[in-house]
Amino acid sequence: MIRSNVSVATQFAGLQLQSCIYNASGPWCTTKKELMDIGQSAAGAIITKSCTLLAREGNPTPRYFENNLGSINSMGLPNKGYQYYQSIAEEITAKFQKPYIVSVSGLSLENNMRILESLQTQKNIAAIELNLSCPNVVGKAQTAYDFPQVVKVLRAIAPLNKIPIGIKLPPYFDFIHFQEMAAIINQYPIAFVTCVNSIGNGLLIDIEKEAVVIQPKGGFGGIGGDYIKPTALANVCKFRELLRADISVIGCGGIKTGQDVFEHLLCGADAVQIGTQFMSEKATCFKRIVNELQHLMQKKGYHSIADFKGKLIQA
Ligand code: RRO
Repeated sequence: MIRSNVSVATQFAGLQLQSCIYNASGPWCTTKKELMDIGQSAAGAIITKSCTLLAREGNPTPRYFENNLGSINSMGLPNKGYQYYQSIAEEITAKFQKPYIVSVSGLSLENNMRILESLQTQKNIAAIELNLSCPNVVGKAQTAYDFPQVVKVLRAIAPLNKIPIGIKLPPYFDFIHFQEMAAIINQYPIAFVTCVNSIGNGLLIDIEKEAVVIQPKGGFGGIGGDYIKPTALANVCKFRELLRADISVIGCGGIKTGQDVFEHLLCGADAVQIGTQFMSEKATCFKRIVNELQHLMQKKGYHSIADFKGKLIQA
Protein backbone atom coordinates (compact mmCIF):
# COMPACT_ATOMS: atom_id res chain seq x y z
CA MET A 1 0.00 0.00 0.00
CA ILE A 2 1.48 3.38 -1.04
CA ARG A 3 0.97 5.88 1.77
CA SER A 4 0.30 9.23 0.06
CA ASN A 5 1.44 11.37 3.00
CA VAL A 6 4.85 9.64 3.10
CA SER A 7 7.06 10.34 0.09
CA VAL A 8 10.07 8.19 -0.75
CA ALA A 9 10.92 10.35 -3.79
CA THR A 10 14.46 11.60 -4.30
CA GLN A 11 16.67 13.52 -6.72
CA PHE A 12 20.28 13.02 -7.67
CA ALA A 13 22.44 14.11 -10.60
CA GLY A 14 19.45 16.16 -11.81
CA LEU A 15 17.28 13.01 -12.03
CA GLN A 16 13.87 12.77 -10.38
CA LEU A 17 12.93 9.38 -8.86
CA GLN A 18 9.47 8.62 -7.46
CA SER A 19 11.17 6.07 -5.23
CA CYS A 20 14.72 6.23 -3.86
CA ILE A 21 15.00 2.42 -4.23
CA TYR A 22 16.10 0.73 -7.46
CA ASN A 23 18.15 -2.20 -8.71
CA ALA A 24 21.92 -2.60 -8.42
CA SER A 25 23.78 -3.24 -11.64
CA GLY A 26 24.23 -7.02 -11.78
CA PRO A 27 21.15 -9.18 -11.14
CA TRP A 28 18.33 -9.40 -13.73
CA CYS A 29 19.32 -6.36 -15.79
CA THR A 30 21.13 -7.84 -18.80
CA THR A 31 18.31 -8.31 -21.32
CA LYS A 32 15.59 -5.94 -22.53
CA LYS A 33 12.96 -8.20 -20.96
CA GLU A 34 14.69 -8.03 -17.56
CA LEU A 35 15.05 -4.24 -17.81
CA MET A 36 11.35 -3.95 -18.76
CA ASP A 37 10.43 -6.00 -15.68
CA ILE A 38 12.30 -3.48 -13.54
CA GLY A 39 10.47 -0.72 -15.44
CA GLN A 40 7.13 -2.29 -14.57
CA SER A 41 8.04 -2.72 -10.90
CA ALA A 42 8.08 -0.14 -8.09
CA ALA A 43 11.81 0.51 -8.64
CA GLY A 44 12.54 4.25 -8.88
CA ALA A 45 15.03 3.87 -11.74
CA ILE A 46 16.41 1.23 -14.07
CA ILE A 47 20.13 0.49 -14.25
CA THR A 48 21.66 -1.97 -16.71
CA LYS A 49 24.22 -4.71 -16.19
CA SER A 50 27.71 -3.24 -16.59
CA CYS A 51 28.55 -3.27 -20.29
CA THR A 52 31.72 -3.62 -22.30
CA LEU A 53 32.61 -2.68 -25.87
CA LEU A 54 31.60 -6.10 -27.16
CA ALA A 55 29.16 -8.69 -25.77
CA ARG A 56 30.63 -11.20 -23.31
CA GLU A 57 29.57 -14.65 -22.12
CA GLY A 58 31.27 -14.17 -18.75
CA ASN A 59 32.95 -16.79 -16.56
CA PRO A 60 32.13 -20.54 -16.50
CA THR A 61 29.27 -21.74 -14.28
CA PRO A 62 28.42 -22.25 -11.47
CA ARG A 63 29.28 -18.60 -10.90
CA TYR A 64 26.65 -17.48 -8.35
CA PHE A 65 25.70 -18.92 -4.98
CA GLU A 66 23.71 -17.63 -2.02
CA ASN A 67 23.01 -18.71 1.53
CA ASN A 68 20.96 -17.08 4.29
CA LEU A 69 23.65 -14.45 4.93
CA GLY A 70 24.35 -13.33 1.41
CA SER A 71 25.91 -14.19 -1.91
CA ILE A 72 29.12 -14.83 -3.78
CA ASN A 73 29.50 -14.21 -7.50
CA SER A 74 32.09 -14.43 -10.17
CA MET A 75 29.94 -13.64 -13.18
CA GLY A 76 32.82 -12.14 -15.16
CA LEU A 77 30.88 -9.31 -16.79
CA PRO A 78 28.42 -11.21 -18.99
CA ASN A 79 26.59 -8.54 -21.02
CA LYS A 80 25.27 -7.77 -24.48
CA GLY A 81 27.73 -5.02 -25.39
CA TYR A 82 27.13 -1.29 -24.94
CA GLN A 83 25.37 -0.79 -28.28
CA TYR A 84 22.53 -3.06 -27.13
CA TYR A 85 21.88 -0.91 -24.03
CA GLN A 86 22.12 2.21 -26.17
CA SER A 87 19.72 0.85 -28.79
CA ILE A 88 16.93 0.04 -26.27
CA ALA A 89 17.17 3.37 -24.39
CA GLU A 90 14.45 5.11 -26.39
CA GLU A 91 11.92 2.28 -26.09
CA ILE A 92 12.50 1.85 -22.36
CA THR A 93 12.25 5.53 -21.50
CA ALA A 94 9.15 5.94 -23.68
CA LYS A 95 7.43 3.15 -21.78
CA PHE A 96 8.38 3.99 -18.21
CA GLN A 97 8.52 7.38 -16.52
CA LYS A 98 11.73 6.62 -14.68
CA PRO A 99 15.42 7.29 -15.34
CA TYR A 100 17.32 4.75 -17.44
CA ILE A 101 20.94 4.52 -16.25
CA VAL A 102 23.62 2.60 -18.15
CA SER A 103 26.41 0.96 -16.17
CA VAL A 104 29.72 0.84 -18.04
CA SER A 105 32.72 -1.35 -17.27
CA GLY A 106 35.05 -1.30 -20.28
CA LEU A 107 38.12 -3.51 -20.07
CA SER A 108 40.49 -0.56 -20.56
CA LEU A 109 40.43 3.24 -20.34
CA GLU A 110 40.42 3.38 -24.14
CA ASN A 111 37.35 1.13 -24.25
CA ASN A 112 35.60 3.17 -21.58
CA MET A 113 36.27 6.38 -23.55
CA ARG A 114 34.80 4.90 -26.73
CA ILE A 115 31.72 3.67 -24.88
CA LEU A 116 31.17 6.90 -22.93
CA GLU A 117 31.66 9.10 -25.99
CA SER A 118 29.04 7.10 -27.84
CA LEU A 119 26.53 6.96 -24.94
CA GLN A 120 26.84 10.73 -24.47
CA THR A 121 25.10 11.22 -27.82
CA GLN A 122 21.99 9.27 -26.67
CA LYS A 123 19.43 11.63 -25.17
CA ASN A 124 17.33 8.91 -23.48
CA ILE A 125 20.10 7.83 -21.16
CA ALA A 126 19.57 9.73 -17.89
CA ALA A 127 22.98 8.97 -16.39
CA ILE A 128 26.00 6.70 -16.65
CA GLU A 129 27.45 4.72 -13.74
CA LEU A 130 31.08 3.99 -14.55
CA ASN A 131 31.99 0.79 -12.73
CA LEU A 132 35.55 1.10 -11.41
CA SER A 133 35.23 -1.92 -9.14
CA CYS A 134 34.47 -5.18 -10.93
CA PRO A 135 36.36 -7.84 -8.95
CA ASN A 136 35.84 -10.79 -11.30
CA VAL A 137 37.62 -10.37 -14.61
CA VAL A 138 40.56 -12.75 -14.58
CA GLY A 139 43.82 -10.85 -14.89
CA LYS A 140 42.24 -7.39 -14.33
CA ALA A 141 42.66 -5.50 -11.07
CA GLN A 142 39.85 -3.44 -9.59
CA THR A 143 40.58 0.04 -10.98
CA ALA A 144 39.43 1.88 -7.89
CA TYR A 145 42.11 0.23 -5.72
CA ASP A 146 44.74 1.78 -8.04
CA PHE A 147 44.55 5.46 -7.08
CA PRO A 148 46.86 6.86 -9.81
CA GLN A 149 44.76 4.99 -12.39
CA VAL A 150 41.56 6.53 -10.97
CA VAL A 151 43.13 9.98 -11.48
CA LYS A 152 43.86 9.04 -15.13
CA VAL A 153 40.29 7.84 -15.67
CA LEU A 154 38.63 10.86 -14.05
CA ARG A 155 40.88 13.25 -15.96
CA ALA A 156 40.05 11.53 -19.24
CA ILE A 157 36.27 11.53 -18.72
CA ALA A 158 36.08 15.06 -17.27
CA PRO A 159 35.35 16.76 -20.64
CA LEU A 160 32.32 14.49 -21.24
CA ASN A 161 29.51 16.66 -19.91
CA LYS A 162 26.32 15.86 -21.85
CA ILE A 163 25.08 13.14 -19.48
CA PRO A 164 25.84 13.03 -15.74
CA ILE A 165 28.49 10.45 -14.90
CA GLY A 166 28.83 8.72 -11.54
CA ILE A 167 31.31 6.07 -10.44
CA LYS A 168 30.78 2.79 -8.62
CA LEU A 169 33.39 2.18 -5.96
CA PRO A 170 34.55 -0.93 -4.19
CA PRO A 171 34.45 -0.93 -0.40
CA TYR A 172 37.38 0.71 1.38
CA PHE A 173 38.46 -0.32 4.85
CA ASP A 174 40.86 2.37 6.02
CA PHE A 175 40.28 6.06 6.85
CA ILE A 176 43.36 7.02 4.80
CA HIS A 177 41.86 5.38 1.72
CA PHE A 178 38.49 7.11 2.21
CA GLN A 179 40.29 10.45 2.49
CA GLU A 180 42.58 9.90 -0.49
CA MET A 181 39.82 8.67 -2.78
CA ALA A 182 37.39 11.44 -1.77
CA ALA A 183 40.12 14.07 -2.33
CA ILE A 184 40.67 12.70 -5.86
CA ILE A 185 36.95 12.57 -6.73
CA ASN A 186 36.39 16.09 -5.38
CA GLN A 187 38.65 17.48 -8.12
CA TYR A 188 36.46 16.22 -10.97
CA PRO A 189 32.91 16.79 -12.29
CA ILE A 190 31.51 13.53 -10.91
CA ALA A 191 27.72 13.64 -10.33
CA PHE A 192 27.37 10.70 -7.95
CA VAL A 193 29.29 7.94 -6.25
CA THR A 194 27.79 4.49 -5.65
CA CYS A 195 29.05 2.77 -2.48
CA VAL A 196 29.65 -0.19 -2.65
CA ASN A 197 30.32 -2.97 -5.12
CA SER A 198 30.66 -6.49 -3.71
CA ILE A 199 33.56 -7.14 -1.33
CA GLY A 200 36.02 -8.62 -3.81
CA ASN A 201 37.63 -12.04 -3.67
CA GLY A 202 35.85 -13.61 -0.72
CA LEU A 203 35.38 -17.33 -0.32
CA LEU A 204 32.29 -19.34 0.67
CA ILE A 205 32.65 -23.04 1.41
CA ASP A 206 30.29 -26.02 1.23
CA ILE A 207 31.15 -27.99 4.36
CA GLU A 208 29.40 -31.19 3.19
CA LYS A 209 31.38 -31.33 -0.03
CA GLU A 210 34.44 -29.71 1.57
CA ALA A 211 34.56 -27.58 -1.57
CA VAL A 212 34.20 -24.10 -2.91
CA VAL A 213 30.73 -23.16 -4.20
CA ILE A 214 31.52 -21.40 -7.49
CA GLN A 215 33.82 -22.46 -10.28
CA PRO A 216 35.84 -19.45 -11.52
CA LYS A 217 39.03 -18.23 -9.85
CA GLY A 218 39.33 -21.20 -7.49
CA GLY A 219 36.00 -20.28 -5.87
CA PHE A 220 36.91 -16.67 -5.05
CA GLY A 221 34.24 -14.08 -5.79
CA GLY A 222 32.47 -10.86 -4.83
CA ILE A 223 30.50 -11.03 -1.57
CA GLY A 224 27.09 -9.36 -1.22
CA GLY A 225 24.10 -9.40 1.12
CA ASP A 226 24.04 -9.31 4.93
CA TYR A 227 27.76 -10.01 5.08
CA ILE A 228 28.53 -6.55 3.70
CA LYS A 229 25.95 -4.18 5.21
CA PRO A 230 28.20 -2.70 7.93
CA THR A 231 30.96 -2.15 5.36
CA ALA A 232 28.50 -0.55 2.93
CA LEU A 233 27.08 1.75 5.62
CA ALA A 234 30.59 2.82 6.66
CA ASN A 235 31.47 3.68 3.06
CA VAL A 236 28.24 5.64 2.50
CA CYS A 237 28.75 7.53 5.76
CA LYS A 238 32.43 8.38 5.15
CA PHE A 239 32.02 9.38 1.51
CA ARG A 240 29.01 11.57 2.39
CA GLU A 241 31.17 13.30 4.98
CA LEU A 242 34.19 13.74 2.69
CA LEU A 243 32.74 14.41 -0.78
CA ARG A 244 31.68 17.80 -2.19
CA ALA A 245 28.07 18.52 -1.26
CA ASP A 246 26.96 18.47 -4.93
CA ILE A 247 28.15 14.87 -5.39
CA SER A 248 25.32 12.48 -4.49
CA VAL A 249 25.98 9.19 -2.73
CA ILE A 250 24.04 6.07 -3.75
CA GLY A 251 24.01 3.32 -1.12
CA CYS A 252 24.34 -0.34 -2.06
CA GLY A 253 25.06 -3.33 0.13
CA GLY A 254 23.02 -5.59 2.37
CA ILE A 255 19.59 -4.06 1.80
CA LYS A 256 16.76 -6.55 2.33
CA THR A 257 14.16 -4.47 4.17
CA GLY A 258 12.80 -0.96 4.57
CA GLN A 259 14.82 -0.72 7.79
CA ASP A 260 18.02 -1.37 5.85
CA VAL A 261 17.11 1.42 3.41
CA PHE A 262 16.46 3.73 6.37
CA GLU A 263 19.96 3.00 7.71
CA HIS A 264 21.60 3.79 4.36
CA LEU A 265 19.61 7.05 4.11
CA LEU A 266 20.53 8.01 7.69
CA CYS A 267 24.18 7.58 6.66
CA GLY A 268 23.60 10.09 3.87
CA ALA A 269 22.59 8.07 0.80
CA ASP A 270 20.40 9.99 -1.69
CA ALA A 271 19.10 6.72 -3.14
CA VAL A 272 19.80 3.01 -2.70
CA GLN A 273 20.27 -0.03 -4.90
CA ILE A 274 19.29 -3.65 -4.24
CA GLY A 275 21.54 -6.49 -5.47
CA THR A 276 21.48 -9.84 -3.66
CA GLN A 277 17.88 -9.47 -2.43
CA PHE A 278 16.66 -8.52 -5.92
CA MET A 279 18.47 -11.60 -7.27
CA SER A 280 16.48 -13.94 -5.01
CA GLU A 281 13.13 -12.13 -4.64
CA LYS A 282 12.97 -10.64 -8.17
CA ALA A 283 11.24 -7.35 -8.98
CA THR A 284 8.46 -7.65 -6.37
CA CYS A 285 11.08 -6.76 -3.73
CA PHE A 286 10.88 -3.07 -4.67
CA LYS A 287 7.22 -2.64 -3.69
CA ARG A 288 7.66 -4.62 -0.46
CA ILE A 289 10.71 -2.60 0.58
CA VAL A 290 9.05 0.74 -0.31
CA ASN A 291 6.06 -0.26 1.83
CA GLU A 292 8.32 -1.19 4.74
CA LEU A 293 10.22 2.10 4.47
CA GLN A 294 6.98 4.11 4.31
CA HIS A 295 5.60 2.24 7.31
CA LEU A 296 8.74 3.01 9.32
CA MET A 297 8.72 6.68 8.25
CA GLN A 298 5.06 7.01 9.21
CA LYS A 299 5.74 5.48 12.63
CA LYS A 300 8.53 8.00 13.16
CA GLY A 301 6.46 10.94 11.88
CA TYR A 302 8.61 11.58 8.80
CA HIS A 303 7.00 12.81 5.56
CA SER A 304 9.96 12.75 3.19
CA ILE A 305 13.45 11.27 3.17
CA ALA A 306 14.91 14.78 3.63
CA ASP A 307 13.52 14.64 7.19
CA PHE A 308 16.23 12.15 8.22
CA LYS A 309 18.71 11.76 5.33
CA GLY A 310 22.30 12.16 6.55
CA LYS A 311 21.17 12.85 10.09
CA LEU A 312 22.86 9.92 11.81
CA ILE A 313 23.50 10.91 15.44
CA GLN A 314 27.00 10.47 16.87
CA ALA A 315 26.89 8.94 20.34
O1 RRO B 1 30.04 -9.39 -13.58
C1 RRO B 1 30.59 -9.53 -12.47
O2 RRO B 1 31.25 -10.54 -12.18
C2 RRO B 1 30.51 -8.49 -11.44
C3 RRO B 1 30.71 -7.14 -11.69
BR1 RRO B 1 30.92 -6.44 -13.39
C4 RRO B 1 30.72 -6.23 -10.61
O3 RRO B 1 30.90 -5.01 -10.74
N1 RRO B 1 30.55 -6.73 -9.36
C5 RRO B 1 30.35 -8.04 -9.13
O4 RRO B 1 30.19 -8.43 -7.96
N2 RRO B 1 30.33 -8.91 -10.19
